[in-house]
Amino acid sequence: MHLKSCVFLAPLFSILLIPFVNAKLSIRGISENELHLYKPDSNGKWKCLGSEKTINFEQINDDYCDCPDGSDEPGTSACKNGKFFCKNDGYISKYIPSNWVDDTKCDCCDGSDESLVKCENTCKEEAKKYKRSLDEHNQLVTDGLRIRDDWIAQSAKLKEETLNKYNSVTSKIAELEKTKQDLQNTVKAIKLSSDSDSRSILANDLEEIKIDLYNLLDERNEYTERLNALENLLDEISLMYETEDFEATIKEAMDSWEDIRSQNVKKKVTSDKIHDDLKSSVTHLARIAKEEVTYFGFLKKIEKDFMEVYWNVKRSLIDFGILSPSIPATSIKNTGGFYLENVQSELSVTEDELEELQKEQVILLEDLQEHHYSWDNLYRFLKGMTTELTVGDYVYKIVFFENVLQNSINLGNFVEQKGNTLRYSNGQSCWNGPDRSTKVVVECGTENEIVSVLEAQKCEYTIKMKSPAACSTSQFQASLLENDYDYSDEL
Ligand code: MAN
Repeated sequence: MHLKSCVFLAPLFSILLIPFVNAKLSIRGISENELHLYKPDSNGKWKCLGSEKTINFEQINDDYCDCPDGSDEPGTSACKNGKFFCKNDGYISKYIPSNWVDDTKCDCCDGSDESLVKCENTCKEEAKKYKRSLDEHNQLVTDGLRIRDDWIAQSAKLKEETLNKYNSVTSKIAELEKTKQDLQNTVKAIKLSSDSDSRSILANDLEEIKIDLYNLLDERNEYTERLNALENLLDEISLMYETEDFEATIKEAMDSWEDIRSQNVKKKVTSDKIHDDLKSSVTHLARIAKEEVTYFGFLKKIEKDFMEVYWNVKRSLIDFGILSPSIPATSIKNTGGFYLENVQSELSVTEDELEELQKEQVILLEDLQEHHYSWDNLYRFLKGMTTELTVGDYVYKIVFFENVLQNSINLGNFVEQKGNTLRYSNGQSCWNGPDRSTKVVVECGTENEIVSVLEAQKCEYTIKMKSPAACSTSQFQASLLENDYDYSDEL
């Protein structure tokens, strides 16, 4: 062919090609990505997308529904089950049911679904709204997560406190068990020592004191005799005073006095020795009474007899001027006599304290070992936290991990937490119905807040609430806008 004729034919070719290229480039209601599915075969036929039915390619969008799946009429409202693609440039592309096409209602923000009425292109506005709500949502998740992290930290602190308490209770228990063992051993020793050496030590001491006291009494008698002799002597002298024999009487009295005096010297030595012996015996006795006898609980057993003897001895020693009345002999009674009793009462106090601590230890251990579902790391902080909402005559109150109340009616006790749903059951029984139960659905929020209460079935409640507890990083949403315009200046 001549070049000239080619130049002549060129416009004709382009006229013939245009409809075909256009058909390829755009079919109403079809996205560019799906255009490849809309191609005629070599015979100009086309197979429906969801069935084996074949139609002529020209039957696509001819306003008559040929394919059972509606795939031949994406750009008309002829099929009930077709879908129309809104490109929505600047916003988010979407599909609408194809029977909304040309119904005079603008469903796509770019207005592409309507050819009979003019639709404003609102895609930019929609994108702005979308971006604003997306930012608000992501900000809410950020804020909620920050609070949640704080709650987690506080829960960890509470757990650490429980752990420290458990450790301190455990070591206190170990200490008390040792104390208890020691006290039990002491009690045993005290009970076994009834006839121990202490008794004989004390008995020996008492025997010595007895001998010394008898000696002292003898000495006292001798002093009395000597005093009587002296008194007699003086009486005789006074009787003979005016008589002739006075001189002879004096002489006789002086002789008698010589006798008495010689005895006196001997007695004085004895008395000093007895005095010293008694003093050291009493000191020894006091020491035993305080340190040894008290330890073995001996005084407790012989208390009655001993104390009587003791007081008699002490009184005599004071009477004789050997013991000073200021020596605190009562210290024996105050510190020693009741030693066994003291140890036993100390043991019982220790046992009581131990029992209390062991109970506390079990509770603390249970608490530490308990697994609190997927909110384990929040549990300690959340437990017992309440949220209320008044709806009509009722105040609904959720107590995390405990129960739900409707005024004073129990709507269920906490049973389980799965994901962001808490279940409470076995609440107050319902007249002609089941025991009350409640499902609490929690969504991310910056504070605990009941959003709605629904009693869909009698006595079965669904409460929606917001809480930072339900926030998670997976809730962040990425923008679906192809070009994530920054509209912040315009907002
Ligand atoms: C109370 C409330 C209601 C419930 C009825 C059932 O009025 O607990 O929510 O439906 O009892 O008798």
